[in-house]
Amino acid sequence: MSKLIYILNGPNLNLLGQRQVDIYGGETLEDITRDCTALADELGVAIEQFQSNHEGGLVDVIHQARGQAAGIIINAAAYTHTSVAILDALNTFEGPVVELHISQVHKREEFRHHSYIAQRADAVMAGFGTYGYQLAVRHLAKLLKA
Ligand code: CA2
Repeated sequence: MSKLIYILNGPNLNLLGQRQVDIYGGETLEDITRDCTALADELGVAIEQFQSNHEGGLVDVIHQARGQAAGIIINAAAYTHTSVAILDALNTFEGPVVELHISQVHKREEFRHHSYIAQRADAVMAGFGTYGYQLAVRHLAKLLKA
């Protein structure tokens, strides 16, 4: 069976492509998921995408990933900068974790420079736009097949 990668997206990312396109681009979450699914097929892995506007919802999905997923790509959005709960949940997951941000957070407001998730992440990506999701799938696929 294909190795499964969870792609987790946090608050407001359901609005991708509809607002703030200057920062986050014109692609919707559905576009990203479609492109990542096609790429995952090519690479011999599988993906599942989850989005929640709630901290606990993201924690629940990370718990679900235990025993189901081989790796996690997470854009926790604003919770990146605030959530010890999501960090604690990620610390219970044994596979590789990629932290992803569409924008280059280090060029933005200072409050976006700190990430709780970075303390657990095996790789951190920022500023690749929505194409970053495909790069992250490629990275995890290579890692998981090695
Ligand atoms: O650059 C990223 O991917 C962020 O994780 C996005 C978060 C932000 O709080 C982080 O600092 C960086 C915000 C996501 C908001 O998404 C929207 C999408 C479309 C329209 C409005 C908001």
